[in-house]
Amino acid sequence: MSNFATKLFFWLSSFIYIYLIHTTTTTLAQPDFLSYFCENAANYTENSTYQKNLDTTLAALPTTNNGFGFFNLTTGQGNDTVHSVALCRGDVNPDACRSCVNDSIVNLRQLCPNQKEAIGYYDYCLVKYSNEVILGSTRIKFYVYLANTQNATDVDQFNSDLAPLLKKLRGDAAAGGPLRKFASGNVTGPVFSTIYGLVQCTPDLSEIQCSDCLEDIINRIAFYFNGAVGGRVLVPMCNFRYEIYRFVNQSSRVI
Ligand SMILES: *[C@@H]1O[C@H](CO)[C@@H](O)[C@H](O)[C@H]1NC(C)=O
Ligand SMILES: *[C@@H]1O[C@H](CO)[C@@H](O)[C@H](O)[C@H]1NC(C)=O
Ligand SMILES: *[C@@H]1O[C@H](CO)[C@@H](O)[C@H](O)[C@H]1NC(C)=O
Ligand SMILES: *[C@@H]1O[C@H](CO)[C@@H](O)[C@H](O)[C@H]1NC(C)=O
Ligand SMILES: *[C@@H]1O[C@H](CO)[C@@H](O)[C@H](O)[C@H]1NC(C)=O
Ligand SMILES: *[C@@H]1O[C@H](CO)[C@@H](O)[C@H](O)[C@H]1NC(C)=O
Ligand SMILES: *[C@@H]1O[C@H](CO)[C@@H](O)[C@H](O)[C@H]1NC(C)=O
Ligand SMILES: CC(=O)N[C@H]1CO[C@H](CO)[C@@H](O)[C@@H]1O
Repeated sequence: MSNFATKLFFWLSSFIYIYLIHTTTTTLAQPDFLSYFCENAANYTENSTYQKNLDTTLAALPTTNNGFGFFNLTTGQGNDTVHSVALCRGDVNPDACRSCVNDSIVNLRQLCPNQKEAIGYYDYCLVKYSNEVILGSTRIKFYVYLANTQNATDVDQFNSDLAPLLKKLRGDAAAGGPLRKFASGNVTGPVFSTIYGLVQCTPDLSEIQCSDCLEDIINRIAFYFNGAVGGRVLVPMCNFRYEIYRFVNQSSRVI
């Protein structure tokens, strides 16, 4: 290569390199969901009224915080009605909450480009939108299971320490009232360990609905990850998590 050609080559390759970095950061700006789901049974077409309603609804959803990390907005009429909700983990501060909801919306629209219904779960929040009513619904299409691969050495002892913690948190969260149904705590586990737990429902559920939802998913521990030292089950209207390390933000939200 001539000197000029070499320089041109390096100039071009650095340009391409920067360009690649740029596109990469643009498309991967949001971290991956823990889990997400696009409902393929109902699609909208490009530029339809449903799509326009979805655009408007999701643009405004982040402004509907009830003060405790729950967001809900429904717009449109008839078959073009769009329902949307978001729920932040009860210990997450408002800034982390808002950016989690924002990231979820951006991500879901990319991952589910023409689906009327979608849901995405992050550590700190979930976002769901649908053409079907969400508030008050207890219909569960699928469960997300996340388990620590490490098992307790004494599974029976571990379970007999974990069960009462989750039972207490379930009662506390269910009784939390119409704005916030969240509870977290800890209990001394086997061999001087501490088990930390949190449970949460969307606040539109009644006390009984919340308690039933949590009972259902907590009962799945025995079948899906009996003895694991950490686990979560996530559904749209309730979830729990337990670990043998501190994962709940101690300095919870002040509101
Ligand atoms: C909806 O769109 C997805 C792909 O985006 C496709 O796989 C699915 O079959 C569609 N569903 C219907 C009912 O057409
Ligand atoms: C949707 O609207 C955009 C902007 O008005 C336009 O560029 C695009 O071609 C439209 N797509 C369809 C399928 O009509
Ligand atoms: C709404 O959708 C249902 C089922 O797809 C259809 O039977 C009904 O005619 C639609 N209604 C309107 C007003 O478009
Ligand atoms: C946890 O609390 C601290 C102190 O209030 C705060 O700086 C931090 O952002 C919080 N983290 C989350 C995820 O809310
Ligand atoms: C934990 O226990 C499950 C069954 O209870 C087993 O399948 C798995 O291999 C165990 N994991 C480890 C790391 O021992
Ligand atoms: C366990 O929770 C209590 C409040 O119920 C708190 O005072 C204590 O610091 C927690 N223990 C640990 C080890 O985090
Ligand atoms: C959903 O939003 C409506 C309208 O802002 C509000 O009146 C209602 O209380 C909200 N529902 C819940 C469960 O927060
Ligand atoms: C729905 C929403 O609030 N979207 C915002 C998310 O954050 C990006 C970048 O900060 C904004 O451009 C979006 O408007």
